[in-house]
Amino acid sequence: MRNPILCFIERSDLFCFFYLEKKKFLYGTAGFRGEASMLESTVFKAGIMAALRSLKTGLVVGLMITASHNPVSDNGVKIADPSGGMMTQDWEPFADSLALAPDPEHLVELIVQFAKKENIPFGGTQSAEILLGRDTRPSGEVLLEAAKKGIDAIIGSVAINMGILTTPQLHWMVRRRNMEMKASEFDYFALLSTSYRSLVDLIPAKTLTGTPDVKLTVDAANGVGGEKIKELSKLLTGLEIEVRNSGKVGEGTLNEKVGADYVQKEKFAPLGFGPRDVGTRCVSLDGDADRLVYFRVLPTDGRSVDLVDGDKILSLFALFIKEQLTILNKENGNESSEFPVKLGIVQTAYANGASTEYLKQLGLDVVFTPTGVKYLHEKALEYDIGIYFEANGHGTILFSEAFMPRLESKSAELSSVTPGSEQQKAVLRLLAVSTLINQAVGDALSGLLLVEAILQYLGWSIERWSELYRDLPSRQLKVSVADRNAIVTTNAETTVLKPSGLQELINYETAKYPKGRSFIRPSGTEDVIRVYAEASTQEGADSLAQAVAQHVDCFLGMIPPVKQ
Ligand code: G16
Repeated sequence: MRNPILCFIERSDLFCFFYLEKKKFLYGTAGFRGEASMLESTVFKAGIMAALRSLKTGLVVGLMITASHNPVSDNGVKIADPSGGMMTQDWEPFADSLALAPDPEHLVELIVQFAKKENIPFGGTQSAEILLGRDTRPSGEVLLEAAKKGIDAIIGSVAINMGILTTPQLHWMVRRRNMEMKASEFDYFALLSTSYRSLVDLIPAKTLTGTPDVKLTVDAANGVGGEKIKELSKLLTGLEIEVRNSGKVGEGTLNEKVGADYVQKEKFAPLGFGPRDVGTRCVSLDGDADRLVYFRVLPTDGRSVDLVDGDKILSLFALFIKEQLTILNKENGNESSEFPVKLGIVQTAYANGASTEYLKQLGLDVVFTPTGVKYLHEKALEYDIGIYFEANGHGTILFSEAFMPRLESKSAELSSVTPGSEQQKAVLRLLAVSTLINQAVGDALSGLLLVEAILQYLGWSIERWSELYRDLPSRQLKVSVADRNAIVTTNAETTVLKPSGLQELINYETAKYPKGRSFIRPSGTEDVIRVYAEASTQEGADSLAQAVAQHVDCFLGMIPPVKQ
């Protein structure tokens, strides 16, 4: 019998994908992720999900094939909601149930039941449109075809292949399509470069004497960001970008001892960087260019780096935005609150304690969520301007829908009443930030341009920026366990609920170290438990992390902990 919702009932695809299924995955921190050769069937199901999401909302949805910072042998799939953000968390249990469906009959039953519960319209005028993107992983092409088949299986769905993109580009395109704005890759590059130019043109003449070096060296993790940043840099003036680890044949392997994840965790220069880079401002992207961390190679050994991580990027952004709001609220040199703005900062437990202290000293409202940009993004939306960053370099600045018209009308008012005033320039700077920085998701390319514009505005070198505060020494380890879901946490992942007794041991170890802090959490992108420790000395942080990792291992481990 033909099912009114599904085309595939009459076709062999569904059975074929189930036949191929070697492992079942769960929708984790950033979608389904794992060894690429095991993923075809899961990606096919993600295609079905994306089509249903588009039918339900009547809007364009995105589907990205990427495993971001994971090794090249892995891949993954995530769905972008019509807003351009991550797929609503309400649908994650459905994603998991599809992924776990034991056979084709159950899968069809699940879809039919869910469609009924969610009132998903089929067969009428409503059609689904899904933008597909993939990074440069060799397995991407096959998985993209699997996603297309999943989309084709739902009546009234159309898949549009946008080609090889960074993850943030696809999210940006989805958002713009739903806002009925120009959304091609060219439009993306054009908007970023013109917004960057507007910000740089608004730099007061006095700071230009202290302008930082125009040269920036980029480590593109041998991922998709390499070619994209080369394209973007053709439209930029006043910034000399050299790209290394760009992904060209012979340059190295994706994410192998290169990229933001490696530099942030190891605090070593990526391959291709060394003593010749001492004195230069360097930045590392991750494999799909949704994260960035800055660094400078230290002269001591030409290999260690002074890391300027997501926390410091966040601090720089917060400082700049706060300064513009202060200028805006200054009347004839005096403080006023004529234009009140709710500014909020969102971090996770991985944020270095020194960064949180610094942000609080600036008088900012700092809140915490569990790891995963989907949580941080949602929290940041509660503010007029919400700035969120994970220490690993994933973050952005959100300008709320309600706030943008206020900012625009303030700009119009000032341009007619006090054109050329400092207040008007501050508003123009905020408007330029709102178009430069990706409103859908963290984006290494737009984040990098904002950092560069702010450093020029402040007349700061990377050393000056790094001195904002001194990081507390920290260490991250990962422990391979039989079942990472055996760990259950609460309080934004800072307290272990299960297995019972483990949190008490973490507390006991932590108490031995001045400024000690430690937590554990199951990774949502790898089969491991992550361990984080902080203390007043590096030796203290290292030994606290080791002690906690050993307790995790005793409770549920398989293999000794490794540095991550
Ligand atoms: C993804 C998420 C990030 C998260 C990271 C690590 O990043 O988008 O929010 O911090 O995974 O997650 P976990 O510690 O759970 O493995 P990406 O850049 O890999 O997509």
